[in-house]
Amino acid sequence: MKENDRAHRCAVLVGPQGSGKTTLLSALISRSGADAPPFDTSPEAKEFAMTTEPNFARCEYHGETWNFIDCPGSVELIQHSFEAMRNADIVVVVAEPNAERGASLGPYFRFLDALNIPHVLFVNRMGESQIRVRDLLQSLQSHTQRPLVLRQVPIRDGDNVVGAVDLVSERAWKYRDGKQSELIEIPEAAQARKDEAREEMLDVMADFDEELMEQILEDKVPPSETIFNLMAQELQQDFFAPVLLGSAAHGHGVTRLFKLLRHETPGPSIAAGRCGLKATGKTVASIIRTMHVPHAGKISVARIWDGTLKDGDAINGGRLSGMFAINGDDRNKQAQAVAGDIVGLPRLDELATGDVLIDGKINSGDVNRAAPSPVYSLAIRAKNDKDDVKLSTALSKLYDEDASLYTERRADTAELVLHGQGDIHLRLAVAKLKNRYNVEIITATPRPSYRETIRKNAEHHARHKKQSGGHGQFADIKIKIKPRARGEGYKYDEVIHGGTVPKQFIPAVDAGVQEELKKGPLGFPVVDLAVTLCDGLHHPVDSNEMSFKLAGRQAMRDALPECDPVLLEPIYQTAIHTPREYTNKVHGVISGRRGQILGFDAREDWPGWDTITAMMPESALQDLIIEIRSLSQGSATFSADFDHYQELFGKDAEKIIKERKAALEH
Ligand SMILES: Nc1nc2c(ncn2[C@@H]2O[C@H](COP(=O)(O)OP(=O)(O)OP(=O)(O)O)[C@@H](O)[C@H]2O)c(=O)[nH]1
Ligand SMILES: [Mg+2]
Repeated sequence: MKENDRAHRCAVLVGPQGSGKTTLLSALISRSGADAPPFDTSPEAKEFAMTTEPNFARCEYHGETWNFIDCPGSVELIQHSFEAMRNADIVVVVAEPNAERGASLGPYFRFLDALNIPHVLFVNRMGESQIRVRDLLQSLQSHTQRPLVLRQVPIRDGDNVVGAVDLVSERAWKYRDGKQSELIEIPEAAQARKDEAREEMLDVMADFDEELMEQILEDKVPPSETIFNLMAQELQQDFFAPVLLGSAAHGHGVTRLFKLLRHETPGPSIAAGRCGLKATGKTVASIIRTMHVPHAGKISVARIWDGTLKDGDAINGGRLSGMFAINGDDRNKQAQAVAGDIVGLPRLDELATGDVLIDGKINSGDVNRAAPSPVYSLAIRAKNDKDDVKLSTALSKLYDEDASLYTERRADTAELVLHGQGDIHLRLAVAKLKNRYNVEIITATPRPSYRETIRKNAEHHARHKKQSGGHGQFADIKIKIKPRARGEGYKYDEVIHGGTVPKQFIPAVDAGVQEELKKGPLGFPVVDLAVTLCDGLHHPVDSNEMSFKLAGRQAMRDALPECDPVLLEPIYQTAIHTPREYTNKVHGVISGRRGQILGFDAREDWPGWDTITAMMPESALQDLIIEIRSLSQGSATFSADFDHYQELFGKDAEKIIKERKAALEH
């Protein structure tokens, strides 16, 4: 990985939903002189009116190659941003000029800060904004550890932003729609603000550079060239994040951004190092994304870190055939790819996202795939039973594309449950199943794993007898049933004296009892009880295992309703994470959902955030994410682990039992 190879680089665009990332990508491509291809062309992107999968694009700018990845902004699709950012040489965080929405930038900033990824903040939609940029930054600053440093100040004309002064070159630019800005004299009105902001910028840079610090103290300001170089060095080390202003839709501030990318973005060796890859003189690439494209099949998107990957190269015994550059939906064959490039590798079945290719050998890895824990679930089934096999193949392809989506077959509720990051995320998956794999899906709210137990002892006598010619069936048993404490489970023993129930039939009674416990009088699995076989009778010829098993079942079926059965609901220990300003509201939500607050504390390593722990019924977690997101600018989240079962009485219990009965009769 050659330190100075900056010819092929990758910039990743992230930011909250609708902040203008895709528009900015198109503007960047157009500014390079190329025609921007259409993006967001999938049926789902159209249906949901948003970016639903990363857009890849490639262009040449001043003789250098730029690979762009434009990520979806929906917080429910943030896994795509995490996977892309890790592999970026620079990340452009696209924000709106809205101080209230700062919290929605938090997840990106935190990721970038934690991994030391060079990044720049692009404040979009500046044209219509009257916000004071310094107020905006002050508010956004609380969401990142890196100093946000203005690199430009706006030039205003009345309520409109019509240009910007660059603080390094001290040149003023007047915006022109869709074109490169026009160089103008710095307007008188912007002078003072420019001087002040430039001083602030140099002060931050001097914090990381003694020489500059000394020069500033001696009132000697270095030439622009030196500042440019220093800025590039400091950005590469992620000491601070420069802030640019613009308007993607009008092409304002786009050249300035592109120039910053060009001059200040490090070569791919920095990102390669972050991914744990060292220079070895071999051809090294990692798989940064997997796509399953109708008609084209599986595409592994690779970033080359070192060496040259050639079409026709051997890969794990197979052969790379048909490598291409990705530009929106266009796939242009490419004979070879060099360090920094992003290319599509078609139909290599063994490859998975996170894998590293070293001289054609696959080293599997999963660094990219650590997904956030699920916060929303749907029970799904194919509308047409015949589609079951198609559905499971399709689901595994969806998972290849998106590690934050996964399915679980729940034995106790007999449901196939799709887990993910929210309602949109899962509806999108369902739409993909229909559009791409032709599987229509019926969805339902998953059933919580209810149980039931008993509160009263009982003794019961049961006899199973069938004597209709030939060998008959005979078993006679007496059992005692006792409640046990929560979590103690089921226990079976016997106190048979004198062989009234012969030894070999004792386990058969247990088996019968357990079978009956699968569905108790309320319709749910029965837990936490002890059954003792106390006495019985047998017949020397007609008794057999089956008879004793059936007697066991019958004894339980008759006895359990008399044992005062009670519904048990699953309770989860839940940690809700929220920016502190919403902590009170979150408390209200927990109480409103029958939750029991255990306490709250500052969230570990998250300045300005709280974590509230509570015991919550499983049923209350189902749409919790929707409510806490809507009160917290989309930023609050939670994780939950099963803790215990708890008795549930009254109307809530009656409703559940009634629904269960109806479902069983159905
Ligand atoms: N007025 C104005 N509108 C803009 C600007 N940039 C983008 N838009 C509009 O905002 C809407 C959303 O823009 P997108 O570029 O799709 O936003 P995005 O960030 O890619 O959205 P997601 O990928 O879904 O998160 C579109 O209608 C754009 O035309 C801007 O600078 N000014
Ligand atoms: Mg977009």
